[in-house]
Amino acid sequence: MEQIEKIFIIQPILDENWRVLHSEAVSLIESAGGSYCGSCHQVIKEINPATYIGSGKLKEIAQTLDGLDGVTILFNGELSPSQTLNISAALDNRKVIDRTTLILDIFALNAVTGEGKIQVELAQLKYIYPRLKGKGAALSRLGGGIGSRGPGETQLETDRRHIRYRIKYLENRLKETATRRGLQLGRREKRDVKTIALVGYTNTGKSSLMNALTGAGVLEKNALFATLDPTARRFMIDGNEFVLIDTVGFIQKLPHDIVEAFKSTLESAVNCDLALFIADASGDYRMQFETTLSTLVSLGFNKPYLKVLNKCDLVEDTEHLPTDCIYISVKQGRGIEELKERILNSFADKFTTLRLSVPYSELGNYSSLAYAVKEHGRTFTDTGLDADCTIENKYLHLFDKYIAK
Ligand SMILES: Nc1nc2c(ncn2[C@@H]2O[C@H](COP(=O)(O)OP(=O)(O)OP(=O)(O)O)[C@@H](O)[C@H]2O)c(=O)[nH]1
Ligand SMILES: [Mg+2]
Repeated sequence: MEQIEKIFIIQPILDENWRVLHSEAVSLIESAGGSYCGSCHQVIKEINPATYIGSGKLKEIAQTLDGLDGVTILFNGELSPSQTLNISAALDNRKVIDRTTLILDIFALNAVTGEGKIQVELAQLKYIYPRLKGKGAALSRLGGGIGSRGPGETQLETDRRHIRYRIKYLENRLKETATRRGLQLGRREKRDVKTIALVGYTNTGKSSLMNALTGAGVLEKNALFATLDPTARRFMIDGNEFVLIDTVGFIQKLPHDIVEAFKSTLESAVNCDLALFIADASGDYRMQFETTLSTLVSLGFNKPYLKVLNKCDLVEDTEHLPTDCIYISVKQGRGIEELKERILNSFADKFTTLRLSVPYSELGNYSSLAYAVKEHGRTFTDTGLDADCTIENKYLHLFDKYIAK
């Protein structure tokens, strides 16, 4: 069996957010299949261009790690290729990866579908390419293990000329898939089912909520970036049909190349009719909401959304929680009914519920309008069909002559 890679964190302190970044790094390590074996931190007043942190600190770390074999260094920030090489040289040529490389590695592990794999490989290659210039081949020295894995566990390409061709090829493949999906989306719009997107910070329970609402049976896991591919499922609230979409989660400082590569996947969330922003009530939910909103806005998101705090079972009292959120616990099944109600309410002003009376002679015409009606019940009378239904306001005029006076 492959040995579990031990990882030591170097945490630069740039602002008070560092503690969250540090604990996230521990989760990232575990999600990549490594094991966290210690850390050190340093307040950074000025970034050392050669090694990012100070050289004295590096000597100290070298001593701490002296005699420990096979420990990989995670620098919890972004490094230039030469900084990576210099830190490695100062630490007995140990393997050094940065936060972006680690996140890309987790994505590579978790990509399941063809499209997911293309997106991840593209993001990885785009991150590596400019880093392989000249002799700064920090990546080709990684050897193996975390940071060098490609989707499907293939070793990442490190030849610049190959990478250039491969990037072009992957970009074209992705365009084709995006076009196909665009066609599917178009079909859904024609049927006019409203879409609701589950978006939010990673590991907050989006997939768990998807399963609770739709019984989809998608993967829920205590790991970061468990979901990469979007899933869409139909579900009903009080006789109204919706499509719920589960998507990839976000994290602060999500590598730009990832956001770029996942643009086409995230489009389904960006183009939804309503988004549910999910955050963890027991975590730094403000930062989580902000990260989610800013990432989506950078992709052109401007849809209405509801803020949902999940995992309320983990907080003792909900009094200190912001009042503009819906509190739920998927685990305990709490708050789900209220959430459904709030979803319906956000569409309420767009729909009218009423009774239609359709003469027998008009049944043909009425059934051609089926895409615009949601029937809750129907009875046949001497003269025709009486139907109780919900109609989106923009279609009401089509039914004028059937509306019971
Ligand atoms: N305590 C508690 N845990 C929960 C709750 N809902 C989900 N979880 C757990 O949180 C972890 C993450 O759940 P997921 O549904 O996979 O989260 P996600 O947001 O889809 O995560 P990614 O796809 O990785 O971004 C799992 O271990 C769930 O069992 C909840 O209400 N309370
Ligand atoms: Mg998920």
